[in-house]
This record gives sequence, structure tokens and C-alpha cells, in this order.
Amino acid sequence: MCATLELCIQLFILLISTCTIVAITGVNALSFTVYWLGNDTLRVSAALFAENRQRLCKGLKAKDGVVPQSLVLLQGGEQKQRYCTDTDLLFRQESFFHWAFGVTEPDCYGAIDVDSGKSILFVPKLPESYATWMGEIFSKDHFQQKYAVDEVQHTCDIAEVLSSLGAALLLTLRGVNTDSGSTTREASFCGINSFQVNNTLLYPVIVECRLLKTDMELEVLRYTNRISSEGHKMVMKNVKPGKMEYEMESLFQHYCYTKGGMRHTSYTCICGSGNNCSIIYYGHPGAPNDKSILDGDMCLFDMGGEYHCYTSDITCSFPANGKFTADQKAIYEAVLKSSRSVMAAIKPGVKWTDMHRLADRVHLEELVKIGILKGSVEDMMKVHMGSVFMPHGLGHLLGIDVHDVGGYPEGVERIDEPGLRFLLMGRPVQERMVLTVEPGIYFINHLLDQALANPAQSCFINNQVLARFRGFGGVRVEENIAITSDGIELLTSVPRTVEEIEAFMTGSQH
Ligand SMILES: *[C@@H]1O[C@H](CO)[C@@H](O)[C@H](O)[C@H]1NC(C)=O
Ligand SMILES: CC(=O)N[C@H]1CO[C@H](CO)[C@@H](O)[C@@H]1O
Repeated sequence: MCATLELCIQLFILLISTCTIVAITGVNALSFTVYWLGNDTLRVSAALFAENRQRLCKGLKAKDGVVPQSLVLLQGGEQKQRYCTDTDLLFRQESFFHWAFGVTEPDCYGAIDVDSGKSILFVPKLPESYATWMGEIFSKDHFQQKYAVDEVQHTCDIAEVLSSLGAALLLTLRGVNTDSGSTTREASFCGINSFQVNNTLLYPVIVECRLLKTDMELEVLRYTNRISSEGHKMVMKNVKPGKMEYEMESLFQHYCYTKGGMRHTSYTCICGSGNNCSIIYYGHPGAPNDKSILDGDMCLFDMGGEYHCYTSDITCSFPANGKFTADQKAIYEAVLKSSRSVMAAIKPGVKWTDMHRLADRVHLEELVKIGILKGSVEDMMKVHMGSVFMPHGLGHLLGIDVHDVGGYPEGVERIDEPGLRFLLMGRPVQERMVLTVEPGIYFINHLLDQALANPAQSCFINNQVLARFRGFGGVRVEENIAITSDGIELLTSVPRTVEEIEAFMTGSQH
């Protein structure tokens, strides 16, 4: 029942957007809108994906091994069901396919002729019964107009169409995602054995393209950040002791969907309060944001909405009752200082690993001032004290995937040190990268105990002061930035200083 209702809604929305496209065909600037959910939501142009395909062809032409009449072949995501049931899972397009075609429907393929840039979208030929249960079956022309591709064919004809094009080589996508360690699913179809296939050339080229965002992509990422920032602010206005953490998750999702047309969040919302703020990936099924928020708790809410597969990833930390205690203020300002120091230092050419180390250094300096640590920060850096308080990496690439591809190209290895080994990007910063900057200080009991048991580290710890912070949880300040020619553009816009947060939460500021 639920599934059917959801499907109806999905198809209804699809229908609305379709009608809109038909209605505005002929109006030049708007006729390329491929995605729009009405009201004040963003219109995404089909030109965004056409430009991506163009960039891909340009990159491939420069590669040895890409012979004349090579064709890129990407396979889109498949509609899947819950385990053995007939209940459809909420579909989300596969990211590489989305980057190149911007198609919302499942079970498609896309081909691009590298020489000419010609694009062919393959859509499933749906049985007549589809019209009974799922709605209108659209023609090939409909899809050709909707997605502004050169040609549309049915997936069942893919072998025939590709051979009639005289494809000399099919470039399929095989590569390992350096964040997950998982391998992409290579395009495959009945009859592929009669083609020459190379599955290694495409991956590094398309990853380099996805790494740097075009102006049109930046516009979508500005939008996802704006809506998600507003969602966070709405949550901050509504949080109070006595509410459940998941109520805040729900408010955020509601805001992003009603105001921003965001049906998906970019990842599972992390809505920690009290000591749960120290659990980096809190909110997962084993810890599903199910604590009651208490007076005196800090909150750490890490949430981001997603629009037409473009993500955002924002963290706000603040006191549940709207007023920082002295200790909360001290830790919060330590993290904010590292966030601001790092952002002031970022520009094209700087090493991301150096930015991680800079955040560690500021944290250690501030923890000395607070009295939790004592001694030389230089010496603390040598024994990786920073990772005791920030075990994760400083930040990661952001795009169609929340941990976007390209962090470690071939030849760039992870630095195998505490903290740094979890950094998801190891390359120098480049203009048009979009990144998160997310320093944090956490009081994680088992890491503190480990440090206290290690003479090389325990000598820097003032355990009496530290004891006061056990159970504090943690603070993270996460911003999304785009790299410009000489610095950064801050995409996120939420109250950040202690004064801003207190004024905002107590209602004297909007
Ligand atoms: C793909 O082409 C490149 C360059 O010609 C070659 O080095 C590589 O071995 C090929 N890979 C496969 C799987 O054929
Ligand atoms: C997963 C997890 O550790 N959750 C904790 C959140 O906080 C409450 C209250 O302190 C604990 O009872 C949970 O175990």
C-alpha cells in the first residue's frame, strides 16, 4: 500500500515536471530545463549534462588507446526491491550515469560517441501493463526532448544500434572508489561479447572531470547548500530540551523536501545530543537518533539535502537550550578557530594534508589554553595528539556523491598516520573543487583511555581538567566551500559564532 502510494507520488511529480517542459518548449532559455519541482525550486538545465559529456569527450580524445569511433557506454541504476518482496526501494540514479545524462528514470543506458560527441539514451521498452500500474508510457521522442540528447533508443536494441554506428571500441566504466574500496558496476548487455571493450581507460578520465565543477554544477551546489543551511536554521529555532533527536531529523527532512524539492538527503542524518555528539557516524540503524535531548546537552547535527543528485553536507553544533556554558563555549570556539584558520589558508596549490595538520595544530594550541593539555604543541604533533581529539579527516570532496570521487588518483597514496589515514582526499587543492571543511573536537572515552595508557601521549594530558569533559560529547563545525582562483567561496550560511548562535536561538535574530 505504502509502496503504491509512494510510486503514485513519484509519478505524479514526474508528470508535473513533464507537463512543465512541454508547456515551456519554444521559450529558448527555459526549454532546456530538465529538472524542476515547481514553486521556488531550482531549474536545472539539460545543458549542464551536455557540457559534462563534452568535457568527457575532450578528456578522452587526449588519451592513448582511444581509437577513432570509440563509444563511451554507461549503465544507469536499476530499480531494486526490498529483499525478496515486490516493494520498490526509493530509486536514486547511479552517480556517473547521472553526471553524464541527468536522467531520473531507472534501468537506462547512455552512449556517447567520443569523436562527434553525439549522445544516445537507451530507455527500457515498457510492457503495456506498465500503463495500468505505473502510468503513461512515454515515447522515444518524449525522452529525446526531455533530456536534450541526440537520439533515444530502447535498451533491447542496444547491440543492434551500437553496431550500426560502427563502434570500433566500447569504453566501459571499471574503477575502484577510493573512499569505499568498492568497484563500479561495468555496463553490460546481451551481445556485448561481439564488441571490442576497454574497461580501464574511461574511469580515470571521468573521475578527473567530476573532480572539477562547472559553473552550472556550482549553481546547483549553491542551491543544495542554501536550502540545507535554511533547514539547519529552522531546526535550531525549534530545538529544545525534552524533544527527541529524531524529531530534529524529521524537521530537517521536511524543510528540505517542502521548500527545496529534496526527496533525498545526501546521507543518513546525524542528530547527536549530549555524549552522542562524540559518535562520528551517529544516526545509523544501531544508533538511530533516538535519545531525548536534555537541558545542558550540546547538539551536533550533521545533515545535508540532495537535489537532482547533487549533495550538501553541513554540521551545526550548539547548546540545546540556546546558551553556551563556559566549557561549551571554550571547546566550540577552539573548533571555530581551526575552521576559520583553515579556510583562510585554503587556495589553489595548498596540500589538503597540510590543512588537516593545521586544524590539528590549532586544536592542540586551544586545548592547552583550556588546560586539558600541557607542554609543547610541536612535540604533541610528533606523537599525533591531534587524532586523539579529531580521529577523522578534515574534509572531503563533495558533488554528486557526498564523498565525491577523485580523492586519491593513481599514484597518490594515503599517509598512514593516525587521523590522516582517514583523510578522503590526498591531493593539492585546485580551483573548482568543492570540499567540506569539518574540524571537530570530541571526547571519546576509549581514545582518551588509550592516550592516557600511552606514556608518549599521557605526559601532555592534564587528567584532572580532562575528567571534567568526559561525557561532554563533541563539537564539529562543517562548512562546504568551492575553491576559487585565489581562495574560497563559502557555500554554507548558518549562524557560526557563539554570539550569532545565542542571538539566533533566543529569537532576537532571524
Ligand atoms: C585499454 O587500453 C589501454 C591503452 O591502449 C591499455 O593499456 C589497456 O590494457 C586496455 N585495457 C583493456 C582491459 O583492454
Ligand atoms: C549509540 C550510543 O552510544 N547511544 C547513546 C546515546 O546516549 C544515550 C544517553 O547517554 C546512551 O544511552 C546511548 O547508548
